[in-house]
Amino acid sequence: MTTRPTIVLVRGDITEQHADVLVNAANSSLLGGGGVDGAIHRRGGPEILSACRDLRASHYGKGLPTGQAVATTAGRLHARHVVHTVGPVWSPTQDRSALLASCYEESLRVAAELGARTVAFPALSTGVYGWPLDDGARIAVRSVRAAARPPVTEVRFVLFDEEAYARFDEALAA
Ligand code: AR6
Repeated sequence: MTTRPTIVLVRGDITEQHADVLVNAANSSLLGGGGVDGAIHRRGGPEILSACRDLRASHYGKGLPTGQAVATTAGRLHARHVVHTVGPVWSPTQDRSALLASCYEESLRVAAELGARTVAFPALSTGVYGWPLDDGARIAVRSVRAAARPPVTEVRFVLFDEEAYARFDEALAA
């Protein structure tokens, strides 16, 4: 049986983390935005945007679809790669949780393909995209728990504030 990765919770800014892969809460343009995306491009430097532009000019002419993931350089960040994924926008009328789960699963798949051992995630979709934190945390923990992706041994959720940390802590305990 393949060992499942250890899940670790950290309170902080994902751009200050050291890990093989940092996951970006991107949008499908891959060309930057606010929140995690803005911080990653700001601190990671122009190399990341340049790699994203190359992706738009090649495989992802129409952008990266929601629920998928793609890797670039991590520029000046303390990581080997950034994996960009596009979370779904929260909808009160439509269940998009499979797409949110797919973001975690696909990001881990791409990270494992790159040989990553440590992967840091933000709480995807729970900022600008409006997903309720408690549900976002449950989906995140469930998706990662279900995925055994060697050589990934550690999945770290990097939570920006006390509230997000508390919701992930509850989801982990459940
Ligand atoms: N480190 C860790 N977590 C953070 C950081 C940070 N530096 N900054 C914010 N958060 P968001 P989304 C938390 O909005 O909801 C962008 O414009 C934040 O408190 O970054 O997936 C993209 O270009 C929240 O809990 O991502 C897209 O258009 C979580 O990270 C759109 O936002 C995610 O917030 C994506 O929206």
